[in-house]
Amino acid sequence: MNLQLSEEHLMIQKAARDFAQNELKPGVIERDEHQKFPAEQIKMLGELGFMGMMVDPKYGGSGMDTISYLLAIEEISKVDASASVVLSVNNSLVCWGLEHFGSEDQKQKYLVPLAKGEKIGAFCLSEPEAGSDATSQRTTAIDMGDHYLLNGTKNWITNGSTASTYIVMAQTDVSKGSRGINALIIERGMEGFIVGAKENKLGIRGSDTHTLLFNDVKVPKENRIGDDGIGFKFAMKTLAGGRIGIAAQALGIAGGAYELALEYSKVRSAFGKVISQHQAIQFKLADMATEIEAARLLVYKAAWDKDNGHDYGTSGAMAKLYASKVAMEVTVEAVQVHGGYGFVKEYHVERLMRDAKITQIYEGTSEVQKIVIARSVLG
Ligand code: COS
Repeated sequence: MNLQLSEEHLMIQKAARDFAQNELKPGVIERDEHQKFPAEQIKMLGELGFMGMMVDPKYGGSGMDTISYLLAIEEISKVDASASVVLSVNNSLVCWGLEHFGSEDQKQKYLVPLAKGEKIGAFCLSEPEAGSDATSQRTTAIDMGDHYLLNGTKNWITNGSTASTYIVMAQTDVSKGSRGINALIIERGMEGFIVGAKENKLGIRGSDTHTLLFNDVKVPKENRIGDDGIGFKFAMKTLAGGRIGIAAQALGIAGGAYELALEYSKVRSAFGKVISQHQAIQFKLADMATEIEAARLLVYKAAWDKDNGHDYGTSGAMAKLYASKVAMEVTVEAVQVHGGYGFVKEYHVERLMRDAKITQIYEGTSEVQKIVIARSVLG
């Protein structure tokens, strides 16, 4: 495994970093305060090729590797995790799922505009009573011959009201359990599809999280992804890659808070010297730097597994479990280094601390990652 980033990786990293500093940072506090979706910035990121980074250029994507994608997510998350989750869901759940499991017609119709950033996608698995216990889908897709009749509710859906294309998991044959679940492509505007209430969240407040309601939505058979009954496996395989994206988001949130704490420690004085000269602060910075480096190696290892055709379910789960823990710890310490200033919005670290928490919850809680890892180590 080569730990050296290529020239191309460094260029992508710099492009994402510049974009985050120039386009995302200026309004990030206000968007967080007012729960405002970064619509303009997401459009620009689409035009720059960040919405379908790993998709084959023949389907409108940028044809890059997983490391490139993670570097972009990491840099954007240092500044605005509400923007990076839009990228993460679109790239690694919706585009990846369609490219690897969709039919040629589905790719032309749905993947191309998503990869070009002309449209936004959403991935709909969670339900009021099926979060971690994802096989217990209550949303039903009854086979009516030429179409499915979709009924049910999905919860906490990222890009809920901004998406145009939704991949919805639903139970077709309850007697078959997880093998009776299908993944269906739903378009915004289909009759009976209602975007419900927006969530008022602790963190990633600029991202647009909604309940979705499906009342007798007629979904054409050609909108089913893959063979009948593969919906749960589709969701699990897709989430395995998504989790690496969220691990990179956590890494970015931690890195952003650390960089702010480091800078602040060099300009703030107390007891007659800058606080970076106090060992209490030096030890915090040393711990933060070490934890971030360890998380980074786990994240890159998972990406390397994915890019080299190895199984990445376990390494991705390890990366997400560890990086999200580091994100929480580092952001809490970054607030502490800032003292009273850390507790107010203008210094950014309190937002990063609030944003960090979701990385331990979505795309599989830390407990779910431990289930995945334990199953792997126990065989
Ligand atoms: N890849 C392919 N198939 C997988 C898989 C994976 N990563 N994980 C599970 N499966 C398959 C299993 O092989 C099994 O198939 P068979 O019946 O053909 O053997 C089927 O899916 C059911 O799996 P399992 O019995 O392991 O399901 P469990 O109910 O025990 O659930 C966990 C397993 C908890 C790991 C799963 O439900 C999960 O990941 N939950 C969290 C979901 C999540 O991330 N939610 C967030 C939503 S997106 S914000």
